[in-house]
Amino acid sequence: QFDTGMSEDRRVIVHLFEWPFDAIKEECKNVLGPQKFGGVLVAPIAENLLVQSSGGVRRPWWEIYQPLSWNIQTRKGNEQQFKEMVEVCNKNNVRVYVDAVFNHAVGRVWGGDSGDVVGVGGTHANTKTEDYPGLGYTEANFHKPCQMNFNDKTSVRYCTLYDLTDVDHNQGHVQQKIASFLNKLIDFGVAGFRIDAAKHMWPEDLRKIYGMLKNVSVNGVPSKGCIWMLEVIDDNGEYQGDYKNVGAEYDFECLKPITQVFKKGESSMSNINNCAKYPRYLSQKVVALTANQDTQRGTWPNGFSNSDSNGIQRGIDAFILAYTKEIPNIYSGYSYKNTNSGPPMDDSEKITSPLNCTNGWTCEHRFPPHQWIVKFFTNYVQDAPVENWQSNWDDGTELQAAFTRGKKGFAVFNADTKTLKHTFKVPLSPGVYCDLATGYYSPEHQNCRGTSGITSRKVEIKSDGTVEVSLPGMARSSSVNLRDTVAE
Ligand code: LM2
Ligand code: CA
Repeated sequence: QFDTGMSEDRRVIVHLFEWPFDAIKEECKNVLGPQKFGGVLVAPIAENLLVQSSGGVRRPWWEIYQPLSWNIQTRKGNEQQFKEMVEVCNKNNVRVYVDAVFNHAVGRVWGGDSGDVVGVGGTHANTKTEDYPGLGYTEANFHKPCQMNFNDKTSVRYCTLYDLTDVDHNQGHVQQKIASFLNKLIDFGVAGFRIDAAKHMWPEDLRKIYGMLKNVSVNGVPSKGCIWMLEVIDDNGEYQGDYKNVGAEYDFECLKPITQVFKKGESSMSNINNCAKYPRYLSQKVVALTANQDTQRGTWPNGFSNSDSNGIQRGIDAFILAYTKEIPNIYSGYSYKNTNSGPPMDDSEKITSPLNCTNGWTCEHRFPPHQWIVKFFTNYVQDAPVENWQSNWDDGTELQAAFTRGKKGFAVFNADTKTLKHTFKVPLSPGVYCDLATGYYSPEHQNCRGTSGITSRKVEIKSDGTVEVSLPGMARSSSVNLRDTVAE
């Protein structure tokens, strides 16, 4: 359940939310592969309900969470394009993970009086009689509709999320249908899945389905099993342990204190340090997500109105990338006027190409310092422990922190509005280092220069191990300072 299948020198996942398959294919070749990303998470790929408009918004993004057939057919592309994408990504050492939606099917409200609904590929279903021929489900394969009570686990798993028709995973027929869809993707070379709404399904049913999956083999190399990233939002800790041995924990907990520090300037850096004692309770493996389509729009826990309009998300991403020992999962989306807005599209409702990062595509994963910190993390500090944690030092504040990754890297974060000026003592060997938040070390040129002529700040660690740091305050925007270990 825990094998990401990534090549050894890679670990970072990027969620390219609603990127079309053809564009992801190019991104794997030109950016993700060379930049050492380990994997890409793709938004749901199964044919979904066609929502012409809702509340005045054309083609809202969330139609993808209402499946009605197993055909690979969405606005992102078709099966052939998907297959090609997986092949090219794998060739470039980037694994593909798919957001899998199988807790439910299209919601009841969409069928109106007749119950008839149609998907983006032309497949019909009837939400009234609960006939979903494209999924192979009839009324007998669903739970009876009921109002979900979030304080009762049985209700959370049995009842209806929004008004989405809830699937009964205890049935062999249902397990078979889901497993054969996932196995088809595994045959294409997919290395894992995000399990949407995992908390709303019984762990033993999920375990059974997992047991029916084939072994993943990428580029002819077998891995121990595909990774399941379980979306279990566990605010009060009552799901602790339930999903152990079912999959990897998709971590939301640390987003709360991190958001408080970076976005609100409240709380303190030591709360982040405390929340991040990996691994925690759900499983041995933790995927540390920095944001997703829900946190970006919702009030919990990030509530960003737009994609990194102010750099705060950048600070959060950088912190998790610099700090985590687990699998960082960053999010790359698009800006929007309405929280329902779908991805940038043209007049024929085709998704526009994100490759130039125009039209509203925000391409967070291509921003500095993202690229450089991914390198910092993957190339240098991946397995080095977080040490020498400091926050709230004499002339500092609770919104400033510094730590080292073993003797390999040193990171300083300033989430305060005040400038940080401090002399640290670090166990790194003396020398001149490159500040990876402003550029990166280029082995070819033996200097702190990145591509496009960006020169990073140089930082000196003196012979007594001290280093003087000056970092401007945030105006609630990011100011991150990272250094790698490669002295000039
Ligand atoms: C998830 N994880 O467990 C996704 O991360 C989240 O984005 C999904 O909700 C949710 N579970 C279901 O897969 C989104 C979106 C909802 C939207 C649903 C279904 O946040 O707003 O609900 O997808 O498309 C929409 C309407 C809602 C309506 C519902 C069902 O917004 O008003 O409820 O469809 O008809 C009556
Ligand atoms: Ca359920």
